[in-house]
Amino acid sequence: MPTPSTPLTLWRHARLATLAGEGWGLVDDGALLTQGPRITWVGPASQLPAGLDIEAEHDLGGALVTPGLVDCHTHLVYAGRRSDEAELRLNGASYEQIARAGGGIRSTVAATRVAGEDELLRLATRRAQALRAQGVTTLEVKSGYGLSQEAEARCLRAARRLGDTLDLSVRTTFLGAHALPPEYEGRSDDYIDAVCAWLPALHAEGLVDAVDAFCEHLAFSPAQTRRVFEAARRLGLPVKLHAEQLSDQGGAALAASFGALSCDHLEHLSPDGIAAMRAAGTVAVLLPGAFYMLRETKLPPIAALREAGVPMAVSTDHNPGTSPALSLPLMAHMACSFFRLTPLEAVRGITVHAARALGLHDRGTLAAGQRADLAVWALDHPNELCYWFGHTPCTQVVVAGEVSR
Ligand code: DI6
Ligand code: FE
Repeated sequence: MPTPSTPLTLWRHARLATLAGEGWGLVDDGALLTQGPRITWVGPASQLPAGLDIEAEHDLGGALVTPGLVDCHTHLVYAGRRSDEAELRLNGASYEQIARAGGGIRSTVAATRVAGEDELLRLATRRAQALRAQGVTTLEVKSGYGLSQEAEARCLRAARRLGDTLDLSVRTTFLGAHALPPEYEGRSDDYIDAVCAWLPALHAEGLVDAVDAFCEHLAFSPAQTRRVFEAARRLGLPVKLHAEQLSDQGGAALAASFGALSCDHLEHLSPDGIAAMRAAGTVAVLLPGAFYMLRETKLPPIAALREAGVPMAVSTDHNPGTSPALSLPLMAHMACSFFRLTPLEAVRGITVHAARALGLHDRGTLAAGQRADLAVWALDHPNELCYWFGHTPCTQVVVAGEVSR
């Protein structure tokens, strides 16, 4: 508790979903006290301590308040447009056929390489604003559409600036091992050498919070992924992995052996992979947007993950090829309808477990000591976050104690 003389901000007339314990943590007539960027007290208004020096007061009019949402897997910084490719796919071409024909990720790489940092920032800002309008207060942004040291650095700088210029926390992830750039055709081991060689300079510039790779038959092998992870480990950087999206490569077990923060996608995850993730405390990040857009039929092994007690997060995977999604509540809805998460699991998946997938333990719940990141909704119950689709009415977000819109 702050001392009675400390200036505080009071947020009252809120229906709170704190998510602080196992359940929703509902508090009907709830109140919050914040002090600068932190929450200092949460509870029923009737128990609000008396005699506090309250500097500012916000009447939330009975609205639902949840922790600010955390989108823990996005490829938000890129240029170009892939709707023509999506049309080809709708006319029968497969994602892999398009990728092998030089489309797919490579077409975004070509457009991103010729875009300046300001342009990349402008495009990413629009997307981040849309995510924030649907409750997001923390956002992970991966590189992976530059695929040269200079272009990867430019994308990561744009991501850093996004966090500086917009009211949002941005975490950056270096995904140099996303796709093989054309100049390395037939020389994927040489490209991995280059990726590992870029990392120290990118890290020294403060551009990298974590390191990711795409471990897949059409991307990089487990042996190549291991080399990227070893380079990350030498710098003390945490790793995560695009694992078992299209096939079982044993990527999840490999990532877990490096203490990965998360393994993401996981449609083809094996029992061994689940056991390894459980032992390492690795979060399973489920990406129903990509599952939907690729018309996948193989479901991630949700029941087995649940049984093993592996924490499950849900994210947009926002990217121009397989998930041009800009609503995290819609992903929670789809995680329930496609993957059979319960609404409580899905909402924990876009808050507390998503924060954990980024190695962040100071957000994702409403509790004293947590960051004052809030999402305010014109809803009665948090299960409505998984109910409506196409429009989930977020009326306000609060980032580090400041009303952001
Ligand atoms: N997995 C995906 O689903 C995206 N990247 C990845 O590693 C696809 C990215 C794209 O098609 O541009
Ligand atoms: Fe992805």
